[in-house]
Order: sequence, then C-alpha cells, then structure tokens
Amino acid sequence: MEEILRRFPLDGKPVAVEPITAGHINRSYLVTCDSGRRYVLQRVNRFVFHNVGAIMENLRLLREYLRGSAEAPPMICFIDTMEGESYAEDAAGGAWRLCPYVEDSLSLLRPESEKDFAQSALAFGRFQYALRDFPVERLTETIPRFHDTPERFRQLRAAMDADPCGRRSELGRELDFALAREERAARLQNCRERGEVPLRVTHNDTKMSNVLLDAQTRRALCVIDLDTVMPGLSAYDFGDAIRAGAATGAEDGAGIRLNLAYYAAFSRAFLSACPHLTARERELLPLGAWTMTLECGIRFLTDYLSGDPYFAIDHPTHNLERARAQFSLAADMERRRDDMRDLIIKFT
Ligand code: GN1
Ligand code: MG
Repeated sequence: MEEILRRFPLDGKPVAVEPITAGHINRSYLVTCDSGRRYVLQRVNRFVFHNVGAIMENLRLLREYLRGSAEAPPMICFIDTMEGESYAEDAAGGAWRLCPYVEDSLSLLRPESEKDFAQSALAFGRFQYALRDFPVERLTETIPRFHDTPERFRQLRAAMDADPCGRRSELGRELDFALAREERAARLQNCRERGEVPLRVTHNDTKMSNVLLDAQTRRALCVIDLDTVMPGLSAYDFGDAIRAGAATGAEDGAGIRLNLAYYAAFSRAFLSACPHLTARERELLPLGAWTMTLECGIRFLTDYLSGDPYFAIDHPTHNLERARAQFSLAADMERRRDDMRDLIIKFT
C-alpha cells in the first residue's frame, strides 16, 4: 500500500493505514499523514466493476456539470495521481484511488432517527434534482442492467441450474417466494421500457451509509459511493433507500419489517427535494421500494447459490440470511401497500 500511496500527491507522510469495514464491494482504508491530513484510499473491485476508467469519467462529467450550478450539492473529488491519472494500477491489476477524508462527518449503517433518515432523503433527492437536466446518455452504464429486475431473475435461474455448490436443495421456501413474484417484479422495468417514466441520473445505491452527515448537526453533507451513478428511474433511488433504511432491523436481520414512520419521513423529505418528478414517477415510488427489496434479496440468493463471488460475507450463510431478511421485508411491504401509497399522496 505504501507503494501505491507514493503515486499520489499526499500532504505529508503516511503514518497509519486502517481498514474501513463498511461496504460489500470495494475495499477502503483510512490513511493518516504526519501533517494530520487524512484520506480514504480505495481499491475498486474489478470483478464487479470491469471498467474503472468509465466510472472515473462519469464522475468527472458530473463534477464539471455541477460546478456551474448554484443549487449543486457538494461532491467528493478524487485526487489524480502524480502522472495525472484518475486512479493508480498495481502490479496485480488492482485499481486504487484516493480522496480526502471528510472530517467531522458520520456515515451511519442505519438511520438512528427519522431526522437522520430524512437528511439522507434530502441528500439523494437534491442530487437527483440538481442533475435533472444533465444529458443522461453521456453516462456510461458502469454495471449494465443493474436494476433490470427481470435480468436479475434470469441470473437467479442460471445459478439454480448451475448450482455449483450444491446449495439449491436447501432453498425450497426462498426460491418459491421469489419465483412466485416474478411477474409483478417486472412491472417497473416494463414501465421503463414503455417510456412511461423518464430516465434520470440516479445514484442506484442509496443506503443511509452512502450519505455523510455532519457529526455535530447531523445534517447531510454530501452523497458518496458514486460508482453506480447511471441512467435510471427515480423509483430506484427512492426504493433502495427505503429497503435499506426503513426496515425494523439490519439488512441481514431475521424477520425484518417495514418501519412506516421512517418510510413517511423519507417520503416527505424526498418529495420536497424532488419537485420535478412526474405524477407517474411519484405513483411508482412504492412499487420501487418493493421491487428494489425483492431484487436485492434475489441478488443475495443468487450469490449464495453461486458460492458468494460478489458480496463480501462475514460467515458462510450470510448471503442466505440477507436474502431471507429482504424477502421478509418485501412480504411486509405487500401488507402495507395501501399505507405506502397513501403516504406518497399525502406528501405530494
Ligand atoms: C452493495 O458496496 P455497497 O455496500 O455500497 C451493492 C448494492 C447493494 C448493497 C446491499 C455495486 O453496495 O447494489 O444494494 O451492496 N453495490 C453493488 O447492501 O453491487
Ligand atoms: Mg456501493
């Protein structure tokens, strides 16, 4: 890592490097220099992101666009290498990038109050609003068909057929649950394909931990983890945030349900930050929450069947527990469908 750090223009000499454990995909480290300056060094997961250059180019385009806009939310800037590259490659083909650590900030795994969660809604909502006129076709899809739920079902079926670890036989109930919902789970994608809703610049990974809060005031400072910023639907960002934050427990927690008060707090703030959404987009937000939850469960289940090549796990059945938790949350959303719809109407 010393070798890699030498390639970046640091303010001082690095004296400590500690792993940051949040996040299932990239590996991140907190770097402290003798000057007191701190940085985040990150190794991008190339199994997940095949084209690191495209990610960095997307970020450059967004930054350039937002620089000129008064209402623009702040964005973290990566620091170019000494050779002027946006990331450094190591001998093993690893891709490393560096950004300043935002001092006095917090990244919460889950919201600790309705206020925290509403702050994340404002941050993601403002991000989407500030980019409402950005020409989406200029962005590269860093992971093609990322929230194409029917495609996620195809990947699940392929994993069921291949069954490389012999885990399929353990999964009766989980597979039944998912497959029984395949048709409804395709609705959002169908709306996209029929052009019922506009393609927006979306973040696509809107968990609470991807917003930095001011440690004192707990107001949102900025959104982070912009690797999956791509053309998408507003319902993806609303939906994934609800999936991750409006649950009664952790992402892998047994029997989690929908926290309706958190759902309400998020909806109110998100709608206030996104006055540009069309009536049809607003109508699809609850379906987005359910679809993102089911889809995430399917992705965890597919990874479990495949021997866990994608998501970092803490123990062998972790992805299975995550999938079960997401399905439990999706089932509860089915029971709360009317409430979810009514709250969107109320805050419109
Ligand atoms: C991954 O890397 P991280 O933790 O921000 C994943 C998201 C999932 C999330 C589930 C690129 O996000 O799509 O919703 O885990 N990111 C990617 O916690 O696949
Ligand atoms: Mg991410």
